[in-house]
Amino acid sequence: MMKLIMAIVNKDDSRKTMPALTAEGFSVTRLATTGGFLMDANVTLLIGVEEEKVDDVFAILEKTCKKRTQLVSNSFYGTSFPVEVTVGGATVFVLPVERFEHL
Ligand code: 2BA
Repeated sequence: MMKLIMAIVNKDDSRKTMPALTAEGFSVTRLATTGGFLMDANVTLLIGVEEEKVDDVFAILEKTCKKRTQLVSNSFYGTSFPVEVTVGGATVFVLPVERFEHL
């Protein structure tokens, strides 16, 4: 059964993640995305893999995507001073794939 891994990662980390994935034979598509909370650019990677390879992809993501802290001055928190939020390493969704074809 094939799975689609959607991984939202930091732009800088993606420069390590993508070559690490391709070096291991995984196909990957990079989408330029924006986080809804920080409104900062991030990257969403689409990786289609057989189910038994999902853990191998997770291992690469864990190795190449680092947690960061970022200061947010946001009225959302009801404060006038910046608040620190932790971002990443990677936010990962694993979806079932109904059909996969190269046409
Ligand atoms: P952003 O939406 O810009 O969120 C950046 C970081 O801000 C989040 O890090 C989290 O620590 C914090 N944050 C987000 N929404 C918040 C809220 N309503 N209240 C307080 N703090 C909040 P991560 O959780 O590591 O997420 C990194 C990026 O991954 C997000 O960027 C977003 O682009 C994506 N993401 C995270 N969870 C998602 C989800 N459930 N669905 C879709 N995308 C998600």
